[in-house]
Amino acid sequence: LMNIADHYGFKEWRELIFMHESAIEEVNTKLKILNNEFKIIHDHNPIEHIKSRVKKPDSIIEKLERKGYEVNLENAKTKINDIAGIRIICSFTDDIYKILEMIKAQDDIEVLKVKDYIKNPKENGYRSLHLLIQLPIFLSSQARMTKVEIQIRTIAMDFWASLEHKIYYKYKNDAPDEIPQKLKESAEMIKKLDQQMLNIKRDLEQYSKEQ
Ligand code: 0O2
Repeated sequence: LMNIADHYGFKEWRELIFMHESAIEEVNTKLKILNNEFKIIHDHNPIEHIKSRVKKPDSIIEKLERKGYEVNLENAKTKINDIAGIRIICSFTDDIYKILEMIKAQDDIEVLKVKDYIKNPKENGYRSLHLLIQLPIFLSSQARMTKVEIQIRTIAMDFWASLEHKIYYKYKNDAPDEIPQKLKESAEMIKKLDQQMLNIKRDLEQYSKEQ
């Protein structure tokens, strides 16, 4: 596979990666602070854990090609929104929307797009909340706006998505016929499980209020 550095200078490539690594560090720090504050006020952590990654050059090329764009630096910068990706895993579905509100309230974060695959799941059953944000990264001589894609989902949604992702990449469209249907059924079960877990949490909150 061709390396993206063949398409444009090595320095520009390193700069692109550096900007997105820095953006991930900024957002991770913000999320840590919000999580700790929430813990003090509400006595539980909305965030179970966070994963982050900078998209590998090969995946950037593959995604540009998949979307029918010419492979070049300008297109990597403007067409690929998830070079910096952060995944926030929560225990409960209501935490997902609390985190969304907390992110929206940050003065230096601009929310460019929200895709709610929880209220509107994808045809295959995929559920997750996707945000595209941008924030300034302060360099020695300027601040540069940098985009980060944030995916917020429950542990159960993450379990489903990681298996589906593995199957998709391993088999592309050659998986046995019954697999898509089984995955869709599992997604339904996961939705019910998430609802049940939220009910339990709410019952317990009510119970402890009455004590
Ligand atoms: P990878 O390998 O995970 O990085 P845009 O149209 O530009 O707004 P985009 O990126 O085309 O946005 O689409 P979207 O729907 O926001 O999805 C971006 C990412 O969400 C994907 O990145 C996946 O990580 C995840 N995702 C979306 N749909 C599915 C799905 O059906 N199953 C699973 N498991 N993950 C999904 P990449 O780059 O495609 O893949």
